[in-house]
Amino acid sequence: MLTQKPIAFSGIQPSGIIHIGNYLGSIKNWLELQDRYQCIFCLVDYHSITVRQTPAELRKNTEGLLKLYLACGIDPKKSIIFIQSQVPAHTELAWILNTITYLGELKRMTQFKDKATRYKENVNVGLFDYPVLMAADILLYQTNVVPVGQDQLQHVELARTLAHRFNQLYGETFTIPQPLIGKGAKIMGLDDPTKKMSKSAKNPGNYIALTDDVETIRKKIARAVTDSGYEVKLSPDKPAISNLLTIYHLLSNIPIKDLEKKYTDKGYAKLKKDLAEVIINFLKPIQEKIKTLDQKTTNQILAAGTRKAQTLSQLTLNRVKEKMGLI
Ligand code: ATP
Ligand code: LTN
Repeated sequence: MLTQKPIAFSGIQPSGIIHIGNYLGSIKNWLELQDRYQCIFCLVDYHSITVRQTPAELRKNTEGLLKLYLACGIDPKKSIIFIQSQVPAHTELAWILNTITYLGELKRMTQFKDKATRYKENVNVGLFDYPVLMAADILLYQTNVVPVGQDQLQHVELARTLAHRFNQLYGETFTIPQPLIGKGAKIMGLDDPTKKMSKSAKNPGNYIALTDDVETIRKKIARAVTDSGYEVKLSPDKPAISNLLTIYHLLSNIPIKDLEKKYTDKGYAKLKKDLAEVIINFLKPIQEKIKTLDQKTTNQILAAGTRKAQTLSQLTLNRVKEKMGLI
């Protein structure tokens, strides 16, 4: 079933509607890999329930995310697409990897520390164990590369550590995966440029969702926080404007230097007005494609993806169990 191509594996949580940060940090890079790699793209719903989800919303967001993968250009003829909770090998391997993961390794994870502060009322064991499930996702498919945004680097490092450790303890079993960090590595929140844009942010003004309509986009960009002064320049002391310039550059391919020149005397308002139009034009074909996708098609794509993922992951899981003496 698989070609000789190296394997790329990645996933996104259906914890909300994905935003331009997810697109630029992640999906955009996935598209470029589809010909050179056997790509496996997962909807990691078990990860998303580490933060409380409303069941109806989770269902809607999972279906919506699948459509967005397809509308953005993930091609089911080339890539395997599936939902994590439909392939039990993920949680099985996660349990096994738990037994070779140290508490100290998980306590160091910045995403855990950040989410434990944000969701004080629900610091559950799953949130703590999140990186081990992610390592299982990656290692089950003998993955060579993991295309993700900068924020996930620490988690991919843990997957590498666990693969090495398992191989040393029980003999060669796992391929050691490499992270692949894209150019749009970290897009910051529109309401707070010191924190990353996040689909589970409480304030929808934090992000531009890929499904936002024209008026919402104009409003959100108009309200985006700016820096003091008026100069349009990429600079560490101008985090808000630098973020807007970066988004503009990545969506239009116009070099930052040219954008700085274009807006020197025009100020923030004009930059924002034009940026909103750039985003609207970029999202238009994606939103139109979504409308053409019906439930029957998406169900068929999922069924085929699940079958392939089940076969592949079972091969690794069987090997792991055998090596450990599990009957
Ligand atoms: P949540 O807020 O629910 O944690 P999220 O918006 O951070 O979600 P994830 O599902 O965790 O999104 O991430 C999906 C992919 O998008 C990952 O590869 C991640 O690195 C990337 N990503 C997430 N946020 C950003 C961002 N602000 N800029 C660039 N890439 C991002
Ligand atoms: N933790 C990731 C989502 C994720 C993932 C993965 C990414 C879960 N499993 C495996 C790459 C490979 C996130 O929050 N973006």
